[in-house]
Amino acid sequence: MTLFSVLSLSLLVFLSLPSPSLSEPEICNSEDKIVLLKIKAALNNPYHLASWNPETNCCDWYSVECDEITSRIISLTIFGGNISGQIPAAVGDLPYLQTLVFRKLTNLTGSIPSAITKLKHLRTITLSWTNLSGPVPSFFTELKNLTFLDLSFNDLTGSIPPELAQLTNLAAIHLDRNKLTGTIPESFGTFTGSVPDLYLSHNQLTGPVPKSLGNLDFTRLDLSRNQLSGDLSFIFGSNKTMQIVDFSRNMFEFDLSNVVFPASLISLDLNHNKSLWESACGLCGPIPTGGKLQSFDLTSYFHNRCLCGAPLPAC
Ligand SMILES: *[C@@H]1O[C@H](CO)[C@@H](O)[C@H](O)[C@H]1NC(C)=O
Ligand SMILES: *[C@@H]1O[C@H](CO)[C@@H](O)[C@H](O)[C@H]1NC(C)=O
Ligand SMILES: *[C@@H]1O[C@H](CO)[C@@H](O)[C@H](O)[C@H]1NC(C)=O
Ligand SMILES: *[C@@H]1O[C@H](CO)[C@@H](O)[C@H](O)[C@H]1NC(C)=O
Ligand SMILES: *[C@@H]1O[C@H](CO)[C@@H](O)[C@H](O)[C@H]1NC(C)=O
Ligand SMILES: CC(=O)N[C@H]1CO[C@H](CO)[C@@H](O)[C@@H]1O
Repeated sequence: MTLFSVLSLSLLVFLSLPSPSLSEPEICNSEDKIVLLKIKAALNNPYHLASWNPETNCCDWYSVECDEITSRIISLTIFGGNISGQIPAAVGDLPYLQTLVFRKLTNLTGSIPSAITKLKHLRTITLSWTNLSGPVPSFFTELKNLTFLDLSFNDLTGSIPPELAQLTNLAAIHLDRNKLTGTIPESFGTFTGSVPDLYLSHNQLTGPVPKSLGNLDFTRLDLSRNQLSGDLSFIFGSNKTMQIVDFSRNMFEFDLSNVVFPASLISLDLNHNKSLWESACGLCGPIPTGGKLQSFDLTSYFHNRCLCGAPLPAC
C-alpha cells in the first residue's frame, strides 16, 4: 500500500465518520415519515408544512422533533399556520409522540379524534385557539402519563367528563374559553397524586361547586365567568397553599365571616358576584382582618356590596 493510498483511505474513514460537533439529527424513522406525509396530505398540503419534503430527513422538518437516541418523532407542534381541516386520525400512528400541539389555527374544525388514545407516551396535549367543536372526550384517561391538558379557546360543548379526575400526573387542566355546560364534577375533588391547576373560566357552568373540592389544595383555581352559585368559602382554609384564585363574574354568595385565608394567597378576585344587598345580615359582614386581605386591590371586592371594612369603606 502506498503512502498515498493510506492517506486517502484515512481521509475517507475520517469523512465518513459522523461528526457529533455538528449534532446533525439522526435519519428519521421511515414509518414516522410515512405517517407525517399522511398528516400533511390530510391537511391539504398546507404551505405551513412546505418543509415536509419526502426527499429529506424528517428530523429536520419544521414543526416536529425527533428523539436524539431513537430518532423517533416525539413532538408534533403545529402553530399558527393557514391550515384548514380536521385533526388527522393519522396523528395516532406516531407511537412515540410525547407532545401534541395544534394551536392558533382558526380553520381547524371537527372534534377531537379518539386516535389520540393510541399515543401512550403523550405527556402534553395542547389543542387551543382553534374552532374544534364537540365534547371534551373522556378517553383522555387512557393516557396515564398526561401531565398537561390544554383545550382552551375552542368551541367545545357538553359537560366536563368526571373521568378526567382519574389522571394522576396532571399538573394543569385548561378547559377555559369554551361553551361547556353542566356542573363541575364531584370527582374533581378526588384527584390523587398531583392536584392540577384548574382553569374553567369563560364557560356556561352552573350549580354549586361540589364540596369535595374543598378537600384538595389547589394552587391555581380559575372559575371566573360562569354561572356558578352557592357559598364557596369552604374552598379556603389556613393550612392550604393556594396562590391564585379567581371566582369573579359568577353568582356566588360568599359568607366570608368565618373564613381563614391561606397566607400563600397572592391574588384573589371575587369581583362581580351576586349582590347580597337584600340577603340576611348573617351572610354579609366585615372583611376579616389579620391575614393578607387588606393588602389586596380594592377591585377584588368591588361589586360584592354586602362586604364592608378595610380595604372597603368602614361598616
Ligand atoms: C380560513 O379559511 C378561509 C376560507 O378559506 C380563509 O379565507 C382564511 O384566510 C383562513 N384563515 C386562516 C387564518 O387560515
Ligand atoms: C389561507 O389559505 C386559503 C386557501 O389556500 C387562501 O384562500 C387564504 O387567502 C389564506 N389565508 C391567509 C390568511 O393566508
Ligand atoms: C372560528 O371561526 C370563526 C369564523 O368561522 C372565527 O371568527 C373565529 O375567530 C374562529 N375561532 C377561533 C377560536 O379561532
Ligand atoms: C410514564 O412515565 C414514567 C415515569 O416518567 C415512565 O417511566 C414511563 O415509561 C412512562 N410511560 C410511557 C408509556 O411513556
Ligand atoms: C387542614 O385542616 C383541616 C381542618 O383542621 C384538617 O382536617 C386537614 O387534615 C388539614 N389538612 C392539612 C393538609 O393539614
Ligand atoms: C353586585 C354585583 O355586581 N353582582 C353581580 C354578581 O355577578 C352576577 C353575574 O355575573 C351579576 O349578574 C351581578 O350583577
